[in-house]
Amino acid sequence: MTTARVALITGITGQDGPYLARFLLAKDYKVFGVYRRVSTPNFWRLQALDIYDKVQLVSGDVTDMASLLEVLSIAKPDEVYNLAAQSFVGASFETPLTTADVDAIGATRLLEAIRIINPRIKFYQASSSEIYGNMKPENLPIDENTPKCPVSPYAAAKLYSYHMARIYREAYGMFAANGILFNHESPLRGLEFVTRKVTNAAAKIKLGLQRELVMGNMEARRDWGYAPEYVEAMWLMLQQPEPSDFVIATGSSHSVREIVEEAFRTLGMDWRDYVRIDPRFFRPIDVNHLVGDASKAKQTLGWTPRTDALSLIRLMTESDHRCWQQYLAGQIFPWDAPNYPSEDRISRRGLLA
Ligand code: NDP
Ligand code: GDR
Repeated sequence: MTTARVALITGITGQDGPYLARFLLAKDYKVFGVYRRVSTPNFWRLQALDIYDKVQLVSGDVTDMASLLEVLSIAKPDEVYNLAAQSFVGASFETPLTTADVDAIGATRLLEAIRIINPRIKFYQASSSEIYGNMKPENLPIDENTPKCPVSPYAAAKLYSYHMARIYREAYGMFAANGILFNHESPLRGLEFVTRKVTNAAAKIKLGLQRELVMGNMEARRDWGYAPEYVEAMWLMLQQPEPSDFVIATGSSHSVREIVEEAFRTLGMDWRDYVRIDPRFFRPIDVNHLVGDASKAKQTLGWTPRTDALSLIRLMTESDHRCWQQYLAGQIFPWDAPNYPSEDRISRRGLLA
């Protein structure tokens, strides 16, 4: 009898953690998920994917070395996926120290814990296209060899952890791989991120629950893909004979403006009737254009994206619209709607009053 492989995922309550867990469970892995012990647990995404009772939840924090040593001792994983992060670029300008502690030193703590407990554990580091910063147009699309020049505290922290994974690989022979993922989205995306902010707002405006959408830099361009496809690449990276770093992207970019246009068009509206620009949503420095070249992933991992950005926006808009319709029909209530974070629950509680 073969024993099931064991995976440990940090960031299990975020967007990617539950999709990765579901993918690994379907491959018969035993999956441990690390969550932060907080007063209001944040398990709605695990519940939305119907895997809450299938994942072994263990509490831990990447800023707390003792907790990392403990979760590794409990789970005894074959593979560790480090998805934990303060992942919002805009917020990293307001919390540069916390962001560094979680995103840079947090990954290093986990690498150290693995080196101490069992250096044969394979390690995936959630790296990001943000590490490249602002590119000259002639340097696009970006691949693994493009020079990196971060322009936010988040990106600088992610570049540090990228290098630490590489250093542990070279210094100690550990299997550490960086997935340099470009933006990937889904109906489980946090409401702060631009795609979900837009699709959720379009749905609410359509149903008369919101009047306008206030936006920042509409000219920024990103390479947006679909999260469930991107987690497959994470797993593939850890199944290779040798550890390496891979860009994961669709190869096409769109502006924020095009995303807004598509979300409103999906529901038969003209975005220009509802969108206002406010400097509050501009960042001190923004990345203007990111688009990736995932040829190495295609050749080595056999990975290719299947969903383009505009189809993704339609899928997300329809999902948000369905959810708010159910809410209005009294089929779901603000406090137990599975897929809305607490800020939104509070604002909708007001609506009922
Ligand atoms: P989310 O922001 O949705 O999730 C982040 C997760 O990290 C949450 O589960 C959060 O827990 C957890 N976390 C935060 N701080 C700590 C901590 N101190 N200790 C333990 N856990 C912590 O991110 P995504 O799922 O979108 O992304 C996953 C990873 O991939 C992140 O590292 C992100 O930076 C990176 N990435 C994401 C991309 C994307 O487009 N989505 C692209 C490239 C990289 P809690 O719920 O308690 O806050
Ligand atoms: P990003 O994603 O910074 O690329 O990081 P986000 O969706 O926050 O922003 C994308 C672009 O849209 C512009 N923008 C706005 N952004 C937000 N959030 N809100 C707005 O109102 C708004 N208006 C315009 C932004 O300025 C930016 O140019 C995401 C995160 O998931 C990171 O963790 C990850 O590493 C990278 O993707 C790849």
